[in-house]
Amino acid sequence: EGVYDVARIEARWADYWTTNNTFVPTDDGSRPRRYVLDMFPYPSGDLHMGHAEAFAMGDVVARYWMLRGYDVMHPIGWDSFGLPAENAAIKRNAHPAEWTYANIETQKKSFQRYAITTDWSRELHTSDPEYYTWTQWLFQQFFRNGLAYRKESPVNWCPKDQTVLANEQVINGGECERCGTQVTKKSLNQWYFKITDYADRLLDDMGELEGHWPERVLAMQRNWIGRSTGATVRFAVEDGPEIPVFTTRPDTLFGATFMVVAADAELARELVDDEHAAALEQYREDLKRVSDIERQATDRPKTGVFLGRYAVNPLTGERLPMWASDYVLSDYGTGAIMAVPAHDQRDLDFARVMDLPVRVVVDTGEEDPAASGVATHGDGVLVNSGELDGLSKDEAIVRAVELLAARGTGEASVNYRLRDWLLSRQRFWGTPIPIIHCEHCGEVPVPEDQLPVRLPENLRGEELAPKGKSPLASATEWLNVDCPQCGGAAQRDTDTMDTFVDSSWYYIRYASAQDDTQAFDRVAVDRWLPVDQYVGGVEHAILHLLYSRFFTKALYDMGLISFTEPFKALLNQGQVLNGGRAMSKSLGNGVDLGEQLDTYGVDAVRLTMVFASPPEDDVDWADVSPGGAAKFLARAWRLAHDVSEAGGDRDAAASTGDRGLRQKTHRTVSDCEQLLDEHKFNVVIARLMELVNVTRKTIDQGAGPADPAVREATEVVAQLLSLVSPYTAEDMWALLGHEPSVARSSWLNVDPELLVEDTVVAVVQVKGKVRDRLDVSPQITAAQLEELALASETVQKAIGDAEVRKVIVREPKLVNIVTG
Ligand code: ANZ
Ligand code: ZN
Repeated sequence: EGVYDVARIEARWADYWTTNNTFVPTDDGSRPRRYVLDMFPYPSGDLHMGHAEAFAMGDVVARYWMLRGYDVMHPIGWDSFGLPAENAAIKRNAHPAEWTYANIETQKKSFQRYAITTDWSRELHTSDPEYYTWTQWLFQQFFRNGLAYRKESPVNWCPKDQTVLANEQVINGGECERCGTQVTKKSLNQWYFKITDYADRLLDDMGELEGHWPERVLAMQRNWIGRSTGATVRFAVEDGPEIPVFTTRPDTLFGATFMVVAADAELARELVDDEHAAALEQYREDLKRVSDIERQATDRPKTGVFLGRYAVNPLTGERLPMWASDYVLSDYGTGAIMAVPAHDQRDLDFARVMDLPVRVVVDTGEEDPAASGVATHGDGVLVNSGELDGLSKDEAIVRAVELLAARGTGEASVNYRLRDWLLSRQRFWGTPIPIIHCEHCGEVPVPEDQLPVRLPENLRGEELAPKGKSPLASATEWLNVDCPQCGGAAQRDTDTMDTFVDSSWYYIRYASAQDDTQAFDRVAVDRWLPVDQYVGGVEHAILHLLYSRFFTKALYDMGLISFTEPFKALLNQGQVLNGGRAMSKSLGNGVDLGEQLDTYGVDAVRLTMVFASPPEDDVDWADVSPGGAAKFLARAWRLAHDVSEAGGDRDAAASTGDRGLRQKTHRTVSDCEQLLDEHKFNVVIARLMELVNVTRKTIDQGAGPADPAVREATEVVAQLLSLVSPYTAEDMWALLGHEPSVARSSWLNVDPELLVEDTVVAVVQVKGKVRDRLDVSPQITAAQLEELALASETVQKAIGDAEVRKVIVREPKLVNIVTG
């Protein structure tokens, strides 16, 4: 007692909050609700500095809204399926659950110490059967609504390890990460979600998010969805099938001089004549060793195979030779293009290698592409284009589509870069796909009353490793079942779901996390959702956020929820660096969160995180001073201590207090309201530090700690401090004689009268005679006052031609100008 003792304070209040359910929303409708959510953690090891930053930011929002009188839900859970647990289990000959749940326990303790305002009764883990039952149930709803389907698709395959590899596991331009063998492609029957059905809505609804999500995230999503408008044009092929192509430039149709088909598409095989078939097969074989990213690289030398066949330009009747090449992708557009080398760089590069003609059809005034090797893209006048001649590019696009439509050989169309979501994983530690495959009945959903399909518990270590097929395929007892429809012998689906499926709906589950009769309780969901403020890293800018938006829209369409966007506002916190670099084992610049907390205390670490920079910016731990933060906390706490010792009259009318301090307090609160709404948390801390200093000065300059204005200021200090340093703030609140928690206290009602700035009159003398009177702020500096005085016209007149020898300033009330 009497001293600021971090250990004592931390121990006392951690208990208090748990015992009193301080952060459990009352959920009784007595107050308006707000839902604050941090992206849930993956349980690898203990919490690290990155968690400490992200959760500190989310907690400022949650605590501020609590203080403003909202009923706040701020839940937490764990994204606990995934590869690291599986790899650890394989290495230790254990089950992934052991590693996973041990880590969750460790992280949970750290979270509790870190004093996040969490309602622990809503805690969830995606790897619990209580959770994945409903992930499976939701999958079945998608399946029944035609939004989940299976198709053959190529996967990365290591022939030596006999295993499927994720894109990130293919390194050095095509080698297996584990053994260095050349990776090939293999065809597998896999599950997809039909996210492409939602491409337009995912784009268009972004309008609602504008201004509430970081512009950078919206741009990344737009780019990922990649909507292109143009036309589909159908080309007849001599002795072959009709070939549709997608083009964004139907205006250049007269400049098409050849056609290119994706070499790996079946279409190439259908089209090739006997003479060129062997060359095509060889080319396709080589292509298996090239990643999609390399294929699309603009500087990649162009290669290809002539197919021995010709297409016919629907507008001109011209014969166009057909080629197969890797620069055309089989899964974009129609997998075939009309090549316009004068106006498309990749087509031009190909034409130059294969010696094909280049015909300019849009005169842009630039050098001839055939000579320069540079395709022209700009606007200009159509030439060599029959009835399109003389039109501008935009006019010609419209006219060309009309001509195609009139002939029945094409129409306007839209194309997306977005692909359906491949959700099958040939891995163990994930949600099993709740489908049974029957020879007679096909894909049969596991009946709802038999959910969950549990993961088998008997597999250990190496048995969990994928060996050409999913590890679940070797659990024969689990695998073989009776068909729920015909009763015949059938088998379970052996794939598990991408963990992004788990995280696409967890924010809905929180509303009724303990309900074991349904995925979510509609009434509770309607009360709490959508999320008012989501907080997390920019690394999730695309997939997690896009998938969650897709899930929300699909569930809305199924009539299961009543909102179409899950996250009203998004805040991306920065990273914590050390010495200007991301922390990493190889650089040896890691900072251990636990050690920081032990050395400086939780409050000082949190304060440092928030004060270091605006939340979106990175924090460089080499540049900050948690020791300084600890000293500041002690200073703030001492205010409360001194006020409580002085025993001043708590109910004394605040108006009898020091007016200057009262003005400062009310101004601070009023400014901080706006700063908090704008997420300028670091500036709030700066204002709080000022208030502490001014309060101490006021005490020292004679008002003393019993002055009611000092008490008022100190209460505000405790409240603002509670947003970042809850232990110290709570202790201050108790010292000030309040109960219960500062988190449940009421926010200061700003008195507008105290926001009006007072002025004082400054007298300006020249050679001892009063020449002007100025209305100035009582806080004016000597330099400012001198400048004002010398700028006054009557003062300048009084000085005349004389030389100013000396200016004596006694701010804020007097300036004396001595001339010679
Ligand atoms: C003729 C043309 C002329 C084109 C011209 C462009 C410029 P975005 O904007 O990305 O949608 N294309 C179509 N399908 C393709 C595929 N599967 N693989 C590679 N390229 C493909 O690009 C659409 C343009 O990319 C299309 O318009 C097509 O080339 C090419 F002066 O058609 B264009
Ligand atoms: Zn059957």
